Amino acid sequence: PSAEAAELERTFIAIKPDGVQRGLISEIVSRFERKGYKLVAIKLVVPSKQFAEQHYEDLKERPFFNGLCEFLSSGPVLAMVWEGQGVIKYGRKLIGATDPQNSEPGTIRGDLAIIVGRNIIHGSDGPETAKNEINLWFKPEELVNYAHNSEKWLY
Ligand code: RTP
Repeated sequence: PSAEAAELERTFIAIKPDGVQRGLISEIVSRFERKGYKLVAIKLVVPSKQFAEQHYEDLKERPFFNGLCEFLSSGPVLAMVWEGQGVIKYGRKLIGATDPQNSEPGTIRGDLAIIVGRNIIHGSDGPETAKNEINLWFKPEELVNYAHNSEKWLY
């Protein structure tokens, strides 16, 4: 596999307001960095309620939708785009199951969260979602193209 092919896959990852407030930014970012993924965009934003509703549009029929959107818009969110081979699927693995009661130890939610409504992180669940979420949260010029020296060893 070439490093070039690896550049094609990107995922949207967000540290939710609880993760930011709890001081878990560096802990979470470091797990993606150490795995070998490349950070291509990052910003701290307080999304509006309307923006949160757009982000979670697929869940609008769910009973927790309103509370979820209120929560996401309640404070700063660290929005990021990570790049690397298989990053969408493996990123979800690093994150762990949606409900921290079911997340394995060693995963972000397994190690750092307790309840589903405060599960500290979001990650795109597939290639379509990743593309849509990256476009929703970032302007094209906010995605940084740069060479990673470690691309000689990491993919
Ligand atoms: P995310 O989108 O945040 O990465 O989470 P996910 O794919 O693992 O889970 P999803 O089913 O898309 O749900 C999105 C977020 O909604 C909250 N949630 N609350 N029963 C509940 O109260 C409940 N169920 C889900 C979680 O914060 C979940 O991450």
